Amino acid sequence: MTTTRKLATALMAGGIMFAPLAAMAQEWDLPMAYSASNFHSVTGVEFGDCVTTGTGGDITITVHPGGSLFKGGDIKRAVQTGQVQLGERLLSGHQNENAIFGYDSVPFLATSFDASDALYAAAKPALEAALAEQNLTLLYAVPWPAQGLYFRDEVTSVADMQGIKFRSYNSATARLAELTGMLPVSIEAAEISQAFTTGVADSMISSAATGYDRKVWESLGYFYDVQAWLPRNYMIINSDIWNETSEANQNVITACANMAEYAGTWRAKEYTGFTLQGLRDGGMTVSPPSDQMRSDLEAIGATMTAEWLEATGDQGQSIVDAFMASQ
Ligand code: PCA
Repeated sequence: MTTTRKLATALMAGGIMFAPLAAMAQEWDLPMAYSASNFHSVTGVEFGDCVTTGTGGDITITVHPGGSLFKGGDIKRAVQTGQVQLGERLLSGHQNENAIFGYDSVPFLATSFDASDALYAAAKPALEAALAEQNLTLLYAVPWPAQGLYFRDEVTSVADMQGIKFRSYNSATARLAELTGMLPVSIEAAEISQAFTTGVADSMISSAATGYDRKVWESLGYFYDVQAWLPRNYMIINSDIWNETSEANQNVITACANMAEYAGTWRAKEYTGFTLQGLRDGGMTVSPPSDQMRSDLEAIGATMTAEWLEATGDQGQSIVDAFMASQ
């Protein structure tokens, strides 16, 4: 029973008059995994404020960035089980539950913001169905900038990567490590700086944005702008909570979500150039991969694409077909 219902039941038992349920103010907690200054968090705070204002205070949203309420890996479960009402999560981190969640981390399938939007549009029905099976409703999604490879020392081919300790953030990144002969270790973004300083990891694949946020130039020297894929963060709400929300407030939330998706995507684009320059200013060498590294990685990408299609079957194939047809 929700707190609101418990309260309503208690009031009724006491024969006390009370305001209609829809008018009762609700406080919602919104956990996010990345640092408060990261553009996803800024967008999430704006979304929360929009809902608070737009519902006239019926729903007040408090954002908890930086993994302070739940760590990234725990946010989805917390929303599913109703420990919190809503939250933001990198869904590709849950590809082991449903391979569809990994659609945005297939190497070299969609490598630009426009292509990423088209792929998201193609995948959205299947993604929403997968989320619905887990009692989750999708509100909005915002891409990260394209993923590139970070190393402590210079690397010019996959052969140079053998045995390097590699920070992974989902099963696609762990698989990439395996296929390149590196040693994957799963580390949340909030713990990256420490992992590099202490030598727990010496490389990773991520956006310039995350390297910039975590000041990785203090430990690492090279960023290769491989543009492998653009994963997304997804704002999800517990479906019971969503269904109990009045239609008027649902409309406000949807409008705020649409604005957040637009503003967040715009910020991701702006942040790309800014953070690439930030890595340079921090002293890192930022360059495209060598021809050898690119062709080595493309071969690995082909293997990973085949594996994802194998895991998702007809559903995955129809996402890829719809995406290709749109290009
Ligand atoms: N940053 C996140 C996921 C993708 C990205 O660019 C991270 O490294 O955890």
